[in-house]
Amino acid sequence: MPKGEDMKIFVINGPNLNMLGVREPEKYGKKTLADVEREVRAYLEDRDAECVFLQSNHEGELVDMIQRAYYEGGAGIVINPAAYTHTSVALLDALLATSLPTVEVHITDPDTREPFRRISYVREACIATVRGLGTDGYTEACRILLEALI
Ligand code: DHK
Repeated sequence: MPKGEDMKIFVINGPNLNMLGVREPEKYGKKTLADVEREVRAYLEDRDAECVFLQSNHEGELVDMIQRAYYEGGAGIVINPAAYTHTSVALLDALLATSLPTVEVHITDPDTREPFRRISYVREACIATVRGLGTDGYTEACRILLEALI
């Protein structure tokens, strides 16, 4: 990181998270992704970190975002890969390729839901997993990441 610049944290969101607030609110809550972005951005900026907040419904675009974090000098990643958590070797490989400290976050606790949600491919590349805290889990994931970085 060049001297005098804030640490850049990439917060990357997978498929259907653009529908937060509308999508199964009994599970995912009533806040929109824009609400979550505002909270996370404020949390990071209060701690002198810059927030790059991204979302895509497409696996390859998520790979590009992870690589972008590396090429644009990101200090670390918070990622909610959503459904790709349970299927994507490509996202795992992208995270391993960057070697950036990464925290996995889930709004629900996938381990207490359907059996197919119990596998996380990306977990192997993450320093921690936050789950089941609702959308507050994003700031908790940022807290863990900043603690690891400082
Ligand atoms: C979000 C999703 O979209 C699901 O596919 C995951 C995760 C759980 C979450 O809790 O944030 O299984």
